[in-house]
Amino acid sequence: MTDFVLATLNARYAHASMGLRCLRANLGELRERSVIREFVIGQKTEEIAERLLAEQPKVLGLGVYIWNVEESTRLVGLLKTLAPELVIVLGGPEVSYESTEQRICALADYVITGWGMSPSRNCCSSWMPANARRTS
Ligand code: B12
Repeated sequence: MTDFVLATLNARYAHASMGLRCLRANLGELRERSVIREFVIGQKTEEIAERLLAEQPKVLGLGVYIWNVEESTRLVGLLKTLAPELVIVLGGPEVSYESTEQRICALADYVITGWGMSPSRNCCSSWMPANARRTS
């Protein structure tokens, strides 16, 4: 069991996520309560959801990029059905611009635009990030 899971769907196994590593490295005292979980596009959404929920996190931070936005949208929808109490925070380039029009943003709890380092720490510690937009 862990409090914060930072996850993303990479395009390939070889393309590890620098974004998640930067976020975790900057979580300060919360780092030990967090883990990174990486998946690849093409994996079954149900399998990803099952693996994430098995960690019983309080907060899921999901990195959204152009190559994973479709599958991430399905994943967030499924997670919100299975575990509505899970707080889902989105970040990454694909939700940093024109995020109001994106379905995934409407499904998630928070969207943090731009470089996510200190906002995500605030988000994890207070659950109410000052510069995150509440989406629902
Ligand atoms: C290195 C790189 C690659 C590498 C490896 C990428 C990888 N790891 O998968 C290679 C060369 C393989 C590549 C390929 C492609 N790339 Co590329 N790439 C980059 C580049 C130059 C740096 C990425 C990086 O590591 N940045 C540093 C990290 C720390 O930044 P970050 O990932 O954005 O994460 C930060 C924030 O986004 C945010 N954040 C991220 N996730 C989360 C999650 C949460 C919860 C929160 C709060 C915040 C948050 O906080 C992080 C830390 O500040 C960026 C441009 C750029 N300057 O960022 C383009 C970029 C990511 N690539 C892009 C694209 C389009 C592609 C391709 C699709 C191009 C193509 N047509 O083939 C391909 C396919 C992607 C793939 N993975 O296979 C776009 C993505 C656009 C989008 N809307 O998602 C970018 C942004 C370039 C651009 N401006 O268009 N790419």
